[in-house]
Amino acid sequence: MRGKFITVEGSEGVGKTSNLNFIEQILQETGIKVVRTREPGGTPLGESIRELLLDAGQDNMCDDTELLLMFAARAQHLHEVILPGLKAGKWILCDRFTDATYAYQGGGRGIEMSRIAVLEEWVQQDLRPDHTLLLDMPVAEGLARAGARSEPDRFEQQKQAFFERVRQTYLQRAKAEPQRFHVIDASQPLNRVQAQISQVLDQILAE
Ligand code: Z5A
Repeated sequence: MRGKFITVEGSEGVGKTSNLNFIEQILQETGIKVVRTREPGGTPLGESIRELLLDAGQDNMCDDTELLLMFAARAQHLHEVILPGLKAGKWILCDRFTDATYAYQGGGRGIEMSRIAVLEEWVQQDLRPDHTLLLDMPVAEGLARAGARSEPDRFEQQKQAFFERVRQTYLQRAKAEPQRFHVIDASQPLNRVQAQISQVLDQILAE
């Protein structure tokens, strides 16, 4: 039986890393074989592309190059990790996927959504995540949390308005696909965020 494809999304500082650890642990405790992975990246080639994409020194990279590199890394990730994993019955737990492309390259950079949709069809065909947990919180609060980290990468250098567009795009997508998206209030203390996530996982595990 095909495994499930679960993605976790959100803007800057929403706590994806902390909560992915929690989700992975819960799934493993129920005996599910989980492959934890991330985008951009997830394969040796994809991780090299990630380095280029995040490199603050690549300040001349045009928006189309950024978009195509995201999908180049994704094509390799699908081929090497996601599709074989699902086929083998494993659950794929992925830190960001194509919703991030709509949010960052579409909402943030302003690339037409229809152009992203063409690449999505081409690279993924009919594969879409089964469930997406969207960690949501006000942008200013997320930036304050993330600000505690070291050197900003090429995305983290963007201004607040960019991340407002990212957040709004995520929320619009969640509204359009309420069966797939689970919006989590990530502004709460970690134990309350995890209580919301546990409820969602209970629903998914009961399917
Ligand atoms: N990107 C793109 O543009 N297009 C695409 O298609 C894809 C990606 C796939 C790298 O992603 C960049 O790629 C990303 C979008 C772009 N750029 N940005 N921004 P990434 O996912 O690797 O990068 P990230 O967004 O910086 O993720 P992260 O490292 O997982 O950060 P986080 O969500 O902020 O999580 P965190 O490190 O767990 O939490 C941040 C801090 O908050 C940390 O100190 C925690 O201890 C704290 N925290 C967490 N939860 C709480 C609560 N509840 N209360 C208080 N404090 C908390």
